[in-house]
Amino acid sequence: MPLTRDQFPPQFRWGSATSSYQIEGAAHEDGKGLSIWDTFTRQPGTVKNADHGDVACDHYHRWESDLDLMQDLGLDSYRFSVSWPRVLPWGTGKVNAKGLAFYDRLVDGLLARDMTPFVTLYHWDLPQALQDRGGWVNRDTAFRFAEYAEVLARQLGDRVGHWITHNEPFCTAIMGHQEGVHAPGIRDTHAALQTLHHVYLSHGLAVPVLREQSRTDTQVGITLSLHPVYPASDAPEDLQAAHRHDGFRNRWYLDPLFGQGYPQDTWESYGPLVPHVQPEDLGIIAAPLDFLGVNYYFRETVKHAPGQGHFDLEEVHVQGVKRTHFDWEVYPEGLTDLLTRVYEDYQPARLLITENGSTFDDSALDEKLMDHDRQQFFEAHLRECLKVLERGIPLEGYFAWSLLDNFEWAEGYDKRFGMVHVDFETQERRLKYSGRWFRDFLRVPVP
Ligand code: IFM
Repeated sequence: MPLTRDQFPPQFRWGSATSSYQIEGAAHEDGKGLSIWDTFTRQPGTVKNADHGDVACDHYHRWESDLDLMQDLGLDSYRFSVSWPRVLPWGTGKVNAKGLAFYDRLVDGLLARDMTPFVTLYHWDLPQALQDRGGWVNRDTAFRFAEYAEVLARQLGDRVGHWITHNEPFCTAIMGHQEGVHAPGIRDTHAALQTLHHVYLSHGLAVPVLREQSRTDTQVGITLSLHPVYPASDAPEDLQAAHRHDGFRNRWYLDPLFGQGYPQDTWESYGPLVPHVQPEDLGIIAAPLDFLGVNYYFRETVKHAPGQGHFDLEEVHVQGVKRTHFDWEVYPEGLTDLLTRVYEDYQPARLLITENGSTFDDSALDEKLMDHDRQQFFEAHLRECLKVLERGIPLEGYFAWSLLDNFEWAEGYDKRFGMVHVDFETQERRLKYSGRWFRDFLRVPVP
């Protein structure tokens, strides 16, 4: 059966998602301060081809035509992030009026085009000035984040009704502070767990601030990257390994937000590396959410492996399956499994898919940019969204990652996720087949 828009509820949101460092460029313009990514990308060997986000998609200058592109695609919502050091160059204190004005224009531009802004406060570009004071390992950063939230809400809160405090705290903590593959490039598990705790504290402190300073119907949420975890076999030790891995990947992030504290089994596995938690913290972190944003890309399959890491397991590279340019398994069914489980276990008031998308090697595409693999990826995942809705789960929207090819962190410009192809020499934008398919899909008149 063909997939059509009218199979979805009329109020279902259709958006695309981006983030500041990945698209804005203008790294040193109009008073912007340095972020940890400005610093990290200058360290040899951190990013493929020594790429950086100084120009990226030049969205800071091309935002109007980029909004026109979204409007032409028929999208009704746009999820973008604010660069903290563009607004507060030192992370705290004096506001950079020119930086804030950029987001003012962006929000007004969206509203003028009948698109709803979803504003993420933190998508990994911490002000370097705060990193110099210890970054997220320093508890004080959580309080600086709440100040930053207040600055944004006071300026934009009359027009912004959807706030996302953090994008993918797993990546901030684990990729940035345990694996060291993202800024600030630290390799220390305790620092990673302390980081996550402070990120969560900052979230809990910001939620009431955003609500108080914004319009009365404001909704506040957070976005997590979650992965359904499957055992490599039915053997009891693999089932237990899957449960442990789920603690590391999912429950460590979900449980505290939903008032359950850190999961006991995972806490014990970390042993002496666990974060320092002050008595009031867990209550602050569990501030009620209006929605949970879920970023879904792939599943993980694990088997028991004594002595491997903190959790005695290893990931299994499933054979004979389709994979993206990142080598991530294409597994659309995982989306339904994941959202069903999250809803059953945590009952979030609303769910949004705040990112879903794929990178495939576009280098061989001809003039018509026929990226069939990416289109099939979107379509297969949208079909799963229908299954989720049939189960009565309050899924309210889908944001495709991403509008534009952009700076893919440690991979630089090598991995392309866009529905729109970007020529990084000329900044020319061209709709790929996946974008044209999305546009045609969205054009079906809503009843
Ligand atoms: O590009 C990233 C994004 O910044 C966060 N979520 C995953 C995407 C693809 O890797």
